[in-house]
Amino acid sequence: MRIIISGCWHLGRKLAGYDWSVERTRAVEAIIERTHTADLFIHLGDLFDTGRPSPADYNLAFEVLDEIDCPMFLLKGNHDENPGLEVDALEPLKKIRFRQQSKIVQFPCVMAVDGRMFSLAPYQNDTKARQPTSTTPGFASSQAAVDDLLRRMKEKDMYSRFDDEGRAAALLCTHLEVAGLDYGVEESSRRIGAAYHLEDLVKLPFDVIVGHLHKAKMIRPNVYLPGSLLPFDFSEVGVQKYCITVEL
Ligand SMILES: [Mn+2]
Repeated sequence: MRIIISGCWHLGRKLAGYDWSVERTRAVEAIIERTHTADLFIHLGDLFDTGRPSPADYNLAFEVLDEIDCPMFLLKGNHDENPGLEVDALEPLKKIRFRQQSKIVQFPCVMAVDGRMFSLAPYQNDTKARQPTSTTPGFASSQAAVDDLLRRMKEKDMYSRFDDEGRAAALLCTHLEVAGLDYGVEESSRRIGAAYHLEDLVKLPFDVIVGHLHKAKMIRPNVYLPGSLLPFDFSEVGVQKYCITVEL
C-alpha cells in the first residue's frame, strides 16, 4: 500500500498581505500528481488557516481535494479548530460527496485499511474530548484521549502483519505537539494542548508522521515531519518543500 502524506496547507493564509496561492497551487498540484499512483492520502491538519474559512477558501479546498485520486483521511489541525463546542472548519466538508472516499478525522481513532492499522491523532480541544461520540467514550481531557490512543497502538495484537524485521504494518499520524522535539524557529510558540513525547514515539515498532511543524524533519529511527507547503516567513522563499510517501 502506497500512502502520500502532507499537511499544513493553511488555505486562506496571507503573510504581510501576500497571498501564497501561486506557490501553494504548484505544490498541491505536485502532491495530487503523486496520488495518481497511491492507495491512500492523509492530510495531517491545518487544511485551513482559520476555524471559519471564507466561501472562497472552501471552494479552493473542494477543488483540490476532489482532484485527489485515492481515498483520503483529513485530520483536524489547531488552525481548523474553533473554541469550546463550536463546529470546526472541517465539519462542512463532511457534507461533500468527493469522487473518492473521504474520512474527516476530528477525534483520535484507529482505522484499519486492507490489514494495515492507522492511528490518527488530530488536534484535540479539552471541551470536545470530554464529549462522548459514537466511537469514543468521552475522556477527562484531550491528553487522556491521545494517551489512550497510544496505549492501544502499543498492544501488539492490534496489528495483523509484521515484516521480516518485526516492523508492524501500522502508522501513527498526528497534529499534536511532540515534547522533546527541537522546534527550531517555532520553539517559543505557545503549547497548543495535548502532546506526545518523542521518547515514547521512537520506541514504537512503526513510523510516526507528525504535522503542525512547518519545517520538514527526519528523526531517527521512525519519526518524520513533512512540514508545510508554505514558507514560514519570507526568509524561506524558494526553499524546497516536501511530502511523505510511505510503503506499508
Ligand atoms: Mn498546526
